[in-house]
Amino acid sequence: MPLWERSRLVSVLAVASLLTIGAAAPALADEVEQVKNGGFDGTTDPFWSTAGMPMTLTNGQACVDVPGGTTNRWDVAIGQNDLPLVAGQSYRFSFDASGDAGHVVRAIVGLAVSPYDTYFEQSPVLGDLTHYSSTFTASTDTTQGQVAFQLGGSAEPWHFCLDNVSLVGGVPPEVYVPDTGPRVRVNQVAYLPNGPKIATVVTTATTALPWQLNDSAGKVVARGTSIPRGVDVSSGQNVQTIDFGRYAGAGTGYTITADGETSRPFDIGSGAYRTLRADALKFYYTQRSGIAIDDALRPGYGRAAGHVDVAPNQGDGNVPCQAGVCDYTLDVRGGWYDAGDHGKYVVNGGISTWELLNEYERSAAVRKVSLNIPESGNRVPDILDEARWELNFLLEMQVPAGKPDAGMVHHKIHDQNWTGLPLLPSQDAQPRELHPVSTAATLNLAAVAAQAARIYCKYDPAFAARALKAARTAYTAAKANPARYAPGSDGNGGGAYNDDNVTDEFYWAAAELFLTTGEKQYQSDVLASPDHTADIFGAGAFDWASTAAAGRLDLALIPNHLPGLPAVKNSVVAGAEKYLAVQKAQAYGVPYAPANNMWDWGSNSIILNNMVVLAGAYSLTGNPKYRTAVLTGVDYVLGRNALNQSYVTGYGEVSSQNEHSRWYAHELDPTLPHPPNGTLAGGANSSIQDPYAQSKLTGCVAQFCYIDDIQSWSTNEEAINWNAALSWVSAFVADQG
Ligand SMILES: [Ca+2]
Ligand SMILES: [Ca+2]
Ligand SMILES: [Ca+2]
Repeated sequence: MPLWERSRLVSVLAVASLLTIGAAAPALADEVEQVKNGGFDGTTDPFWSTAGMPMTLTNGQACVDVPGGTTNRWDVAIGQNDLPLVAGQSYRFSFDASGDAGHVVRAIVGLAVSPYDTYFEQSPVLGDLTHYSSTFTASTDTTQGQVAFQLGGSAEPWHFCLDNVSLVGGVPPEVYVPDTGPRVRVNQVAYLPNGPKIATVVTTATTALPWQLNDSAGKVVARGTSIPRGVDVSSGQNVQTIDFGRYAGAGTGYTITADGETSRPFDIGSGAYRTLRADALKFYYTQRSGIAIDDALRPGYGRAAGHVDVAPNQGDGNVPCQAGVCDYTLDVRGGWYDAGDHGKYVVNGGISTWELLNEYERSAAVRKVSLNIPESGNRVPDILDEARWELNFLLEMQVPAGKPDAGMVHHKIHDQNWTGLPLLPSQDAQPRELHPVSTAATLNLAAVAAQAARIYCKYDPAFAARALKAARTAYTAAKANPARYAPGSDGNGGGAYNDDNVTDEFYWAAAELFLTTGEKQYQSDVLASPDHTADIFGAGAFDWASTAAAGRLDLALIPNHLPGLPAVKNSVVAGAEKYLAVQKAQAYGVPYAPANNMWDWGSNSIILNNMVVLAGAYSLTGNPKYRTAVLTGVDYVLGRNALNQSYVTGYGEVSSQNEHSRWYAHELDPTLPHPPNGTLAGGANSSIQDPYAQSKLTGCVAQFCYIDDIQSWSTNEEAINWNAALSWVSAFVADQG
């Protein structure tokens, strides 16, 4: 995911760059070739190949018969070691390759020794001899670099030839210019017939421009003039806005034309949001660990169960702690994979589950939505069946009675070492480890298990009772251990998800326990929490590490008798007013404006979660300005933005397709799928922590700090907490249509 990767010290998998096929660029005077004998002149030295796959010289090329029956790309390879790399320097990596049609070579520049970081990779599909060339910027200094051509993963044997391998330093860096299409930016999915309709036009014009709305037949159905807005800080663009909200028609294939440019097409209608509401939730089924994904339920996404103790998995059925941490093992099968990796993290699972359960509590219509999951038709709303898949896992992470720290919750379970991409969950061979308990994880369980108790009692009283007991036990254990913080780094196989402020988690857990039980002990803790009266609605309302707003929203919106309730409700409205003011100031209608224009990791989910606060204010007051604010904010995520693309896969004329994931890795392996429709990309991230984004986006302005490439884990990952925000907001929008 996501935010945890902030603490990732090295990129696991690094960089890839634009693959270009064509003639090599001419060498400049200061360019230096790093590869020795890349043309294979009379010998294959000093290249190496893996055991059992000797290279032969054929027509001046190095050729191999690649054995079949291997699993991972890196199981068989050719390469050359001891290459120096200089951080910050740009390199051109090029080679000629041929192979039996349809086979893939993963060509990398990386570290020849543990931890085998990959600095650059590309995975072309082979055929006749073709020249491949691309540039990247090295992120690390090393004298132990390598180029390698990984050939594994094929069931069948095949033939591969290689020539003219070159890694040239000192090349000019590539200038990346995103293709942003027409300058008129719209919500590419749909505007509601009874909602606001605003577009943004990027233009040098500073005076109002005429615009027209055309229907699918090309007929002009509305006209007007735009409103100059000056330079938009979040994009650096001079823009104007177009308000066509008075148009009352509905249909498909509308376009807006202004300043000589015509927008991408869009609908006016509500049907797309009912589909999106379901797809955003259906995302979770294919994130499930511990169960085979049924291809009949998700055509194209069927796969073997991951981490169920079937080799090469080491399983989640009997997982030990990291050395010295505990003397027992736990059965922690199930749950959702957190993001593009195979880890399972309680704090991120907590906020994700909370948001889905909150969606259930706040939207009656979502309870009837069929997700076509194994539990469909069991008389329990599918959204609850899906959330329970994660709840069961969260409950499993609690330390059993009789053990040290009983009642506390392990922070996370993941691989001992990072794995590469692509890798199906069932093919992960890494040992799995439980990490120490933390107060934050314990309070996450307390909060969502308490929330679950009041929701599931109607469907499964025994489960509800079990959840409430676990929540009470966890809360008591957290109070006895109030400062057990997860370290910023304790291993190399997953994200840290460290959080040294758990005042907010205490507040959230007390709130959920109070809402479920009405008990005075929890009421007292709510009222005594500094977060109960603090202004908790910052640039971003809530995320996995900042959970006070989850408690505040529920106290304001779930029926209860807390003393001083009017002030709680007013605080939510006051928070919404802040996001409303931010949105009004922005020509792209985004209710998000972080300090110094530094957009955070997972900005799309932050924007959506701010809209959850706006939607809360609408529920509390009935004032339509908050509803309008949510419907306008959705436009940004679905295409009315600087990059002119939707961040939801499958929604909009141009949408994110290559979110970072080990199993939706179509970009690296054509036999694997893209992420399913309804997957939210993390989105613009000013800090571009991954080397691929750095190689393309250095110097980017906020909205432009995004690239739809599987290598860009800091701008383009998928994650359970991010999709929860999309799911919640899409249900709200569907309810408005
Ligand atoms: Ca040659
Ligand atoms: Ca069901
Ligand atoms: Ca916190």
